Amino acid sequence: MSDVIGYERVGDVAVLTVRNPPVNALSQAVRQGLWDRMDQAEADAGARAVMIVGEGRAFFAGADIKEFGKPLLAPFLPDLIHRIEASPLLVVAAMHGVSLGGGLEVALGCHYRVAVPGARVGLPEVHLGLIPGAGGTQRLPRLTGVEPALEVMTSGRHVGAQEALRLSILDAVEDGDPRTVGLAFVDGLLSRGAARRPVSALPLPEAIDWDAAFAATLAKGRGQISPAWCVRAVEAAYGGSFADGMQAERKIFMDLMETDQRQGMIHAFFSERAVSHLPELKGVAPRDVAHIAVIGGGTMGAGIATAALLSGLRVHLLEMSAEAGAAARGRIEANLAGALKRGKISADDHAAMLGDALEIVTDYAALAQVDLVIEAVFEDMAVKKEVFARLDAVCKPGCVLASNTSYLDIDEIAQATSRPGDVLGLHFFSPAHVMKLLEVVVGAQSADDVVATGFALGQRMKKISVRAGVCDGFIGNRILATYRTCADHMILDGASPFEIDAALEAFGFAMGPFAVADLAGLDIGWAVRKRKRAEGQAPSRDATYADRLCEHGHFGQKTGRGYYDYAGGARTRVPNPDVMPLIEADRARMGITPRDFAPEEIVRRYMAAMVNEAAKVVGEGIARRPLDVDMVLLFGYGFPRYRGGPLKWADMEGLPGLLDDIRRYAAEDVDFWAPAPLLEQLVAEGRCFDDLNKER
Ligand code: 3H9
Repeated sequence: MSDVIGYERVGDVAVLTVRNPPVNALSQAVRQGLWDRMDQAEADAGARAVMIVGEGRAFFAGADIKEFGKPLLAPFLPDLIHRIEASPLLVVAAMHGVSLGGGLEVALGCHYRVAVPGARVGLPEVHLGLIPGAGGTQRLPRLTGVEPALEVMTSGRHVGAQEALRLSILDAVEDGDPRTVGLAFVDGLLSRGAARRPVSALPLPEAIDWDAAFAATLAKGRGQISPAWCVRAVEAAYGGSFADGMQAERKIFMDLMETDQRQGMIHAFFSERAVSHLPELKGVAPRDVAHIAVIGGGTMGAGIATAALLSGLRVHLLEMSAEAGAAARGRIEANLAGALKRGKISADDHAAMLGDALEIVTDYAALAQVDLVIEAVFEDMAVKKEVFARLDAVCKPGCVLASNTSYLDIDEIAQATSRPGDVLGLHFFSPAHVMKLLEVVVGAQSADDVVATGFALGQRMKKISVRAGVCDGFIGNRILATYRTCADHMILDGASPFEIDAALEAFGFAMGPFAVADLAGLDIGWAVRKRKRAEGQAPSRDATYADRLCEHGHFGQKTGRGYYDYAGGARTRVPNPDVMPLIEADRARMGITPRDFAPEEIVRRYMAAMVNEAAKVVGEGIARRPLDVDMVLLFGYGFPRYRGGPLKWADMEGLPGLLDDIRRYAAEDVDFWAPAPLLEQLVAEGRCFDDLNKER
């Protein structure tokens, strides 16, 4: 028998120890091993009870996600759990670390559950586009009641041991080593003659209004369907026998397994882990970073300083004057107050972060001993170069010098120093202490250990760090510029900003591009347009409606008006009635006869522009792999996670059809819609973007 499940008898208890590192996923070998060891325990004349315990980091992290999408391998998890529950022996789960998905379902198949205080349980299948598929929807409500069970399943959140005890998911929580705690608990059960207690035999709790719960969960899912299907699966428990309920759950689970949403979400799960695995950094040790400096304490600098403090770093923040420094401290205080209020940090942490850990300075000389600097000053090459020259003069050898620029040339900035190998871009997204994305921009001369330090810092700050090459806008802002231009063209040709936002929000974006512009501030784009026009780089179809809005002082949410009117608050936006007349004036000036755009065409064009530019970004090596682009869009630009990212979406849509559309659009504007050579190549070779993820 394999060693994946160890067998040992301690007194009259058969101990089944799961050994499938790193997280004890329930692979075929684990399922078979558990099955065989249950047989062994039942054949063992000295065994009166079975205890299942995990070795390493977890009880079980759930079904082995790598097996999904492939042919099913027996024994199937629901059958195994049924077999465990039906055992004549008393079966106990001794839990530590995480018990997630199928892992919690195994525990629910045991007759009792004991856990150590640090244990966490959950049914996170919705985050993979699925529902619990091994009895979770049938057993959990019998322990907790319907509403708590649905809340746990539809949120997919991790539930701490004490809360799980209160919810009756656990029978006991005891401190100590899980094996010792488990054995003591089993001894207690045996000595008081406790009976087996199959959860499937417990009575069903009171039913709820299923249709109302389904509709409410569907609406909350913003296009994601699996949470709502949890409701239907629980409802099925009320339609017949336990076996009927299990069958209904299985059918929903298998149907969801066939969906694009399942594919998209599993792509996201593996990609967010793969994104920081870079072959060139294998074995490269990052430099030690304990103390950093942030140059500039505006919204971005203060956000970066906050993220650094929250990750336990010491921070020197440099501002131009004592007044500017005080304002920066105020911003950081406000950010940290939010973290305290949300329970992310304790009052002691809060005091320490604003006490010894943070120092506001005005003199570069104070930065002599820091390990890493992040510059977050005004986006102007001359200003940046001056900052880097000053840093070069004072910082100790080996200090990493990073710029938070969102589009300027890192190589040119590096040339302002005598140590270009120590320079890289660390492009945070605003608000930097909240947004998960970090682009690690690698310059021509950035040393490998400097890049590794950027990734290590990102990991410490719990960011999704993506390697990007140098170009205007790097990965995210370069692609954004293209799909925004596509939206602007659609407006001139007849769509309204409100139709575009509505179509893209229905597609699953958190916000449409014009609502995003209002949030970011319309003055930012205005400044860029003015600069580009002054540099002779005005776009071919240079509309002025957005400038007119700004000239009237309408900068978006911060002034209460932009594309939308926010008089009723940020959540209750209504279209600003001034916008359409300004757009119509542009159309008239340019001699355009507007036409209608259906929501499907809006989405198709917008996505085609996004995918085409993304393919150029990958083809030019600015992003190493398609999955890097997908993660940038997911974590920095509100792309719906259940679609996996633009290039995963493109694969699922079919690249040949998308290329045909791009070629058709090119008849209107040959420059804007020039097909990406990589897209043409993939179509010619009958391959897809995901093939490149596996190769690189
Ligand atoms: C399910 O159970 C369906 C059932 O209801 C019905 C079935 C019929 N499988 O995240 P980490 C890998 S659906 C395979 O870096 P952490 C992960 O890819 C499942 N592999 O560590 C990574 O590999 P690598 C429901 C898995 O400490 C390595 O383990 N369960 C699985 O930050 C370490 O992971 C879930 O959705 C898996 N299930 O977090 C749980 N889990 O090193 C998903 C992890 O090669 N997992 N790996 O990159 C998690 O939430 C986190 O991984 C966990 C650990 C909290 C466990």
